[in-house]
Amino acid sequence: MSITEMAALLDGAAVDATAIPQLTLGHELDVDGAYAVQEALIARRLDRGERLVGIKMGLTSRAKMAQVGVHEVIWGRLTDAMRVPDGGQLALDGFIHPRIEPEVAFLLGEHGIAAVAPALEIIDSRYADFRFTHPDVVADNTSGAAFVIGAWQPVPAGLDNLGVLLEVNGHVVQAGSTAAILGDPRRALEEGRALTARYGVALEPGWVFLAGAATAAVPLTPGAHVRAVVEGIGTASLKAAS
Ligand code: OOG
Ligand code: MG
Repeated sequence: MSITEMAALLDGAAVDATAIPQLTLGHELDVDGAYAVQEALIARRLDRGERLVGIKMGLTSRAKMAQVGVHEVIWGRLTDAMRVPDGGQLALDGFIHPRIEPEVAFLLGEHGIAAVAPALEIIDSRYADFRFTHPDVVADNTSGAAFVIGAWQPVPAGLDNLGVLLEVNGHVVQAGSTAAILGDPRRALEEGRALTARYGVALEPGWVFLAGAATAAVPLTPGAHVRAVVEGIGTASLKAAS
């Protein structure tokens, strides 16, 4: 199967909310090839009128690596169509088996980080049973599906040890620290610049940058009210439609 055909398959799986078998089960696909599939996959979305608004990092914490069994830092692309307003409602019928996780977002400036916000990411692997290898998940835009950004805040002096909570219906279901994100989420940005540059992508001012979840993700179920809390920065929330 060609890069173009793999991108079409993944795009169709997302559009139809129907899982597909892992690409690597039946096809040769290395990591460079997988980033080419991801680029072609996002190009299809851009052709439909979506706009590239940022980059997301994946598997920047041990909790996340352990949850999915892939031990490599990865990156994916964010489009405007994936953004859900803070406090907004999200219909789940467009997803296969959505999970949600707490994130730290950066607003990129001309020079470095212009602002910081708490965020939520909805991930939805297009592969059956949410199982994949490193090339599979890269090709699938690192499971990216939707995201919520809380209110932007000035960059605090220290970002390397802020408490992170994920709450569902008022109960804490995951707790961690920004220290879990490569020691400091700022390191995720350095890593992101280097990794994207390898594939000819330069991070742009005005883009959103998700540093990767500090904790494992949890299933996003109908009716759930989900909130991410990042100590000293604030909250981001969404309600899953019932
Ligand atoms: C891969 C995406 C990982 C993160 O924040 O670590 C990710 C997955 O878990 O399916 O977005
Ligand atoms: Mg994430």
